[in-house]
Amino acid sequence: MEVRNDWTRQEIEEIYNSPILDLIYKAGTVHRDNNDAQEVQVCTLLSVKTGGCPEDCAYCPQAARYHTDVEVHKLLPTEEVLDKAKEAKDSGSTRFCMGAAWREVRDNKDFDRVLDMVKGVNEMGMEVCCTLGMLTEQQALKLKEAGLYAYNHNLDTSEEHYEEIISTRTYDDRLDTLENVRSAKISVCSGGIIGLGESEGDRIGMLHTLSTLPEHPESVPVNALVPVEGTPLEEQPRVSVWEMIRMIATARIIMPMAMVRLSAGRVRMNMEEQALCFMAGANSIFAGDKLLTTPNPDTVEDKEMFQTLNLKPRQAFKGEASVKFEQIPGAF
Ligand code: SAM
Ligand code: DTB
Ligand code: SF4
Repeated sequence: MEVRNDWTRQEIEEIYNSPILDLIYKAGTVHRDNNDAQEVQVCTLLSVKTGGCPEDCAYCPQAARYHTDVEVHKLLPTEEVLDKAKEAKDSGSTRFCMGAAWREVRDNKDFDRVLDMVKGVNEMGMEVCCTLGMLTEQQALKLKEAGLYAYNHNLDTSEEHYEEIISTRTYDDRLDTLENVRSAKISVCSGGIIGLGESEGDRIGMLHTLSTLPEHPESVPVNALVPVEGTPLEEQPRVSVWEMIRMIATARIIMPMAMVRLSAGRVRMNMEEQALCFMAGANSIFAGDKLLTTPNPDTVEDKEMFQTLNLKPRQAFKGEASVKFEQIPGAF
């Protein structure tokens, strides 16, 4: 299938607003034409530096200015991080994503330690991902040299809605970081959140920006807001599962080769709802009892879901020309 980077807003709007069952069917067809629909990537997140962030992202429990229950923690010891990565690998994850509550990466000892962590996880044969805030091109190159496979930096919402959510950096800052990641030949992971009080037009706008980047992100996380007490968005109403499905299905149709990740919000979805998301083209999840600071479904429940829905975990480095590492038999 031809991968297009010239989608118009109107085309995306038509897809997004098509009757839901048609949309699921169409997205499921695109998914099957381009990917193995039984295969789902299992990723594990770890917050390596938690809380105390200077930014004002209205959804985020880690922003220092909001009073949430998140405990501030300095950068974890490298050994502890590598132990967690090993645990994740043993339980069947093939991608390990380390998150830091930083506005941006600084060239200091903590960054050197993150580079060591990246090296260590890469040597274990997992796809290593980081999400550390804004990056310069030089910093992206250093991460690449250390063995970084992917970098997560979300657009979060549309350009128009962005300033309602974050004032401490701009949409263009976000796009610059994505460009720096791309030019260091690191796999790009970028998506957003629904349930921030945005309009459907904003959701379509975000999908339009992602799908008209010079190259589509290799992975597109779709998060439902996890409203956290103490943040400005604590009272936001829950998004319906149909909205999540519309986002996933539209992302699948316009970015057929991307991994579409059913990310935050799974804890409030039952197996049937998640099955519809997989039907609509989601092919990646975060596993493990915690996302960064908020709960995620039990590993045992997820393993049962994989069995019931006949899903199989995707091997590490499958997007590469050759699969370099063997799959460790996990219980997934
Ligand atoms: N500080 C870095 C940054 O902002 O890029 C990395 C960590 S940040 C927590 C990573 C992403 O998590 C955010 O861009 C946002 O999309 C997502 N996120 C944070 N809090 C969330 C929440 N309450 N619900 C859903 N997604 C959330
Ligand atoms: C993404 O899109 N979702 C993940 C990951 N990328 C870093 C983070 C979700 C965070 C949810 C709130 C929390 O646990 O703190
Ligand atoms: Fe900081 Fe990232 Fe949270 Fe924004 S999303 S407050 S940058 S940790």
